[in-house]
Amino acid sequence: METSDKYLFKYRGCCFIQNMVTPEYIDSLEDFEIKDSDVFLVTFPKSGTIWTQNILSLIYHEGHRNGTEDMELADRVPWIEYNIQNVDYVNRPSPRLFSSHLPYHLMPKGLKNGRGKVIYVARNPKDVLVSYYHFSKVSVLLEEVEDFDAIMEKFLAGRVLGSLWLDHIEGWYAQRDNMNILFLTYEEMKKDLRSSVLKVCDFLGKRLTEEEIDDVVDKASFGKMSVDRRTNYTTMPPDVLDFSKGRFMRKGTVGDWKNIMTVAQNERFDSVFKERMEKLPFKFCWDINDEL
Ligand code: PPS
Repeated sequence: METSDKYLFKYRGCCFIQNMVTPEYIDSLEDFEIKDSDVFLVTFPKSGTIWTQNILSLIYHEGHRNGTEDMELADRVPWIEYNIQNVDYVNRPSPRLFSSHLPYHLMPKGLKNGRGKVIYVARNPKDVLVSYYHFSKVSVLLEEVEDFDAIMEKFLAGRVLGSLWLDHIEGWYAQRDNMNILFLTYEEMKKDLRSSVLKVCDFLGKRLTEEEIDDVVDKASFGKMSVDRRTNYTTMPPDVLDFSKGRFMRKGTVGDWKNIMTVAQNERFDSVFKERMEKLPFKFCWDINDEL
């Protein structure tokens, strides 16, 4: 273990939540056997994970679309690195859907060798930071940092869950030719959810009717997800999420960073991130009114 505090520990360059996973389990994932039908949703924390988990569940499960099944998303698209309930991941029925915040280098070898499919969802890092800042108040498992300057410095140094945003996205993007991977941005989903859902279906080889697509788009809207207990995390016990401090489904928009970051904080952020960000091929928009 490289470093550790009350909330996070760092192992092989990546920060994990204390007591939810062990270094031995992380190591074991490299040999987790991948099937061609496996689908991994990969995100840096606060980038649209629950949104895309919900979309995947809706695409794959008619019973979710038509409301006849009521399964928790954590059971439909569980976290590969946080198998707290000790579920038998190996023998899950195919196609197995998984979520992960892991950096590329800790992923199963089979995935790196081109088996399975990966959907990587990225979000502009200022909104990620602001979402993380608010979430750290709600999450009992994360350190609550009241001072935005202080949490921004942690974020810029990679001392947050998921580690350094730039390393995460660069690490995955560098492997784009070696694996089956679809990159999506939170911003494009926000601007045109239907097109994003169609892109995902196309990538996964799933043929849905127009009506079924309408259902997916409708049930994946921020408004519907905010009141759905499967997606708003309100079923979580108070020793995990403290809803007296805020909501998980908070604002769900693009550009909220402008409401909290000062000019000086924005300049400081850019001075650390801008150079590497300019080399990324992603089109993030920084305001809900900006064109993509
Ligand atoms: S986590 O804790 O890493 O799993 O969080 P994650 O799900 O990646 O990100 C949470 C943010 O995603 C927003 N969200 C949505 N935005 C728009 N539309 C929909 N349907 C949607 N679902 C979730 C959620 O509100 C969090 O962002 P913020 O900015 O905090 O509102």
